[in-house]
Amino acid sequence: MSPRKLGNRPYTVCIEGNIGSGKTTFLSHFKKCENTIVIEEPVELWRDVSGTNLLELMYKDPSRYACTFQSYVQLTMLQLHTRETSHPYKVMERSIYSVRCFIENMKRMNVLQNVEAYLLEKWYDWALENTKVQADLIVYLRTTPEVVYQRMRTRARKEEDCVSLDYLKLMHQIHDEWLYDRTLFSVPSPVITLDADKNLEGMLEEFRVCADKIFNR
Ligand code: TTP
Ligand code: MG
Repeated sequence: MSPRKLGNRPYTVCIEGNIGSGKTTFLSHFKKCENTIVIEEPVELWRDVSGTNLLELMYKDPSRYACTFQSYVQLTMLQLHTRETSHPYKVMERSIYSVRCFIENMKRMNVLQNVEAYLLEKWYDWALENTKVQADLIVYLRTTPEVVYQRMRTRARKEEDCVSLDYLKLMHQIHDEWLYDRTLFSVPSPVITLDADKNLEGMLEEFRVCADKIFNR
């Protein structure tokens, strides 16, 4: 495997897709790869902000907590993007880029005040202009909302009890507008789109093909 570090920073792959699309599972396959740091999404941090479960509050009372939650998510994502590493490859679950999909969703659902969305987007623009956030490749785990709804119900993360099929349909549409139709926000890197409705075995095969491309095997 030829290390693909670019200057001082690692070649960075972001795994994107709807809630329940299998990002964490897909990511876990990279743990066996040499020269690679694997960075999971910090859901545990969002569940315990100085003893407060902000993820839960966001779902329970979105009008009150969506902006607070999203501002913390952006901070934690920024911290992961800028964390120093000597590994030539870095694979992340989501990115600061896809956090915008949630902000977009909250705007469309009228959960965020205009001024709250404006403020979050200002922070986002500032962070991108003034830090070394970068993606070299996005892997889009594209799914159908009905499939991810079933997966989400099966895994039963307690905060997500109230997440409806309609919510997942809207999130799917926003991810598609961004990464598939490419009409929503700018796309920061090349994208590999995978059919992530497949079962675990099918996704393992998808991973192998994808890893061969990433590592030039
Ligand atoms: P996801 O980031 O989609 O992660 P996941 O672990 O559910 O996905 P996968 O099964 O593919 O591994 O969402 C985690 C939870 O956090 C989910 O309830 C949605 C919520 N969330 C937001 O509300 N806003 C955000 O900006 C992000 C990143 C997540
Ligand atoms: Mg996950």
